[in-house]
Amino acid sequence: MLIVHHLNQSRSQRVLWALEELQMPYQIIRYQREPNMLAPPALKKVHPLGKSPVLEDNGHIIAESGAILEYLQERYDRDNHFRPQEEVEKLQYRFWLHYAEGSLMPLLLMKLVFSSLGKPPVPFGLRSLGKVLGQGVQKAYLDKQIATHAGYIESQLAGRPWFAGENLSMADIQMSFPLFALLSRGGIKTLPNIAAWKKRVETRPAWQRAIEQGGPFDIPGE
Ligand SMILES: N[C@@H](CCC(=O)N[C@@H](CS)C(=O)NCC(=O)O)C(=O)O
Repeated sequence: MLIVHHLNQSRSQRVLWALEELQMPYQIIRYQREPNMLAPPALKKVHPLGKSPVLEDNGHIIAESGAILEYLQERYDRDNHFRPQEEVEKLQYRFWLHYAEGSLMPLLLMKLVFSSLGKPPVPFGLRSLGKVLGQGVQKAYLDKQIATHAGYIESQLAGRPWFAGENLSMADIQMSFPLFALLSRGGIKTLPNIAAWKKRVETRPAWQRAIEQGGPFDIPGE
């Protein structure tokens, strides 16, 4: 039986969604974020990095959501429903599968960190300085970067419903976490194509089943 080590409000939502799309049976072992939003130490017993998701299957312990999605696709999606076959679409598929964690998530994580410098656990006496510093970095660097990336994603979704063409693929599942985060805390008001993509995601029965299994998903922070 496949086992998903699932942290609430986290990237493991991707794995639950993928398994629901694949209609695979699985078991969930649940972990709750600590008050500082970090994972509990118990996750380090599953994998030394102590992050979620981790998938157990067939004697393998697999970390990294992108690696997990590729594994599931290669092993269980025998008819290639969730990976395109045509050359151009395959290139798009590979791009988004890597881009989500390699390029987009680091910017969103930096935004989260720099927008938190004026709050606890930063010591009280340093919070005013932290706030000014954080706002400065966001204004001078992060917000421009995020705007460039958001514009690029918007343009790519202009002519097609899903990231690798006409059909949902693992690339969409991998992009879900950063795009939900971008919409909720990226600081950009109008992203119509990304918002429409999110609506398409949320109407999928497999997405809804994954939410029922994994619990609410509104990405409050790391
Ligand atoms: N690049 C990794 C990131 C894993 C990761 O940072 N997961 C977060 C949850 S979204 C986590 O476990 N955070 C808790 C912690 O860092 O202690 C992946 O895509 O799986």
